[in-house]
Amino acid sequence: MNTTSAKRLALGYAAASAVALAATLGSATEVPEPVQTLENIAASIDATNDGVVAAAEHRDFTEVAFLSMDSDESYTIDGDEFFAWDMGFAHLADERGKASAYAQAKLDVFAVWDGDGDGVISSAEAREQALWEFTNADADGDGQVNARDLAIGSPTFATLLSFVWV
Ligand SMILES: [Ca+2]
Ligand SMILES: [Ca+2]
Ligand SMILES: [Ca+2]
Repeated sequence: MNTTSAKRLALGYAAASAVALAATLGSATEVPEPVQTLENIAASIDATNDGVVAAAEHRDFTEVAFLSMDSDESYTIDGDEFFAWDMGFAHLADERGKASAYAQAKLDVFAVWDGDGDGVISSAEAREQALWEFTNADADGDGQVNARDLAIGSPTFATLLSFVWV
């Protein structure tokens, strides 16, 4: 196992709570806010509005997110740029008194995306990690994922969600 694989697997600690969250997706009568946030994210990735996220949509979303994070236009994402970016989970972590745990989770996520550990996420690292996250989320291999798949199978979503889901 290489270092990158080891780091990727390290994010698996979030899986249990992500599964608990995912179990409510699409079944809860009253949609909890973290679930709604995740569903909103999936809907924003779903450019064709057909209710599923295809590999190309996931890749394009990652590219747009990368460019929007890269405020100094260096084509790399440093720690400050990464921490300034939020998908809507930060205030949920705050509300639940988990701000510091959430900050640690973001550090863990950054370390995974920075595959070579040089302190910045390159565009190649972002593409590679995004592809891996999609492939892992697409458990049945049909080339499409939904919010539930992302909550369970995307290490980044699973990790960030684990600190806003109580
Ligand atoms: Ca779609
Ligand atoms: Ca940058
Ligand atoms: Ca790097």
